[in-house]
Amino acid sequence: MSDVVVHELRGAWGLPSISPFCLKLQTWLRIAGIPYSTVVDATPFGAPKGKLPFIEHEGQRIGDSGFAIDYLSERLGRDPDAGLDRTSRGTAVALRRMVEENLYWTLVYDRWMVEENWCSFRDIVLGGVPAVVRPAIAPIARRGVRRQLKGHGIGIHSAEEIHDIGRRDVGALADVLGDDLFFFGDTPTSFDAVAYGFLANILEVPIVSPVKDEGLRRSNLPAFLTRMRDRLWS
Ligand SMILES: N[C@@H](CCC(=O)N[C@@H](CS)C(=O)NCC(=O)O)C(=O)O
Repeated sequence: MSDVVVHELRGAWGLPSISPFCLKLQTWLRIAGIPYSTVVDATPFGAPKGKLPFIEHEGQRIGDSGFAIDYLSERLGRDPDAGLDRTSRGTAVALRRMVEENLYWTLVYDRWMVEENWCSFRDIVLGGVPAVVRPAIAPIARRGVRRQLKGHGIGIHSAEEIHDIGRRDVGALADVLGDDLFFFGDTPTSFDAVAYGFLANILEVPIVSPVKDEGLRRSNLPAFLTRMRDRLWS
């Protein structure tokens, strides 16, 4: 098997990456049993789609965690979801969209827009940029993220409304997981990689948020994170 290289945003707070999409992709590779190495990129500007993660494999560069997973799954013949029935596959797609296209933006809001969090987060997210230029770049990057939040739609809401949206998504994940070990049974599937990448980046980071509080209140979610870490990251 030729080498898979994952380009990602740096780790912090005890997590391998501060990007939920990068952590998701690495977790999926571990579930699928595919060896890989990582390269930390200071910014996403050099990525094929301008976002991290992307992978390099056999001379190809593939942007987007989902497309990278589809490519590797087909190219290397690994499918952690092979045992799922039709309903579970459909549910997994719907849950993934909820987490990646909705819950994700509440995380972005908390990190970039909540003053208390931004004060510490800016030095982490811009940690790969030379310290002398950081004060000039930080407000420009923040303006860009504010535009993204508005463009997505979540950025037009009040803080209270955004947190309410995030709390409901986290609550839905806790309800779906229930007393099960993983989201679709006794062994991790692709959606567990999504859930781990995002929930670890919400519940296990020093970012203040009612969404995090809700996740910690639902005790099956912290237990799920511990289970995933013990199984895949120890
Ligand atoms: N759909 C993409 C989303 C990746 C993504 O949003 N990555 C963020 C970091 S968590 C990024 O690079 N953002 C830079 C930007 O939007 O300028 C995937 O699944 O990989």
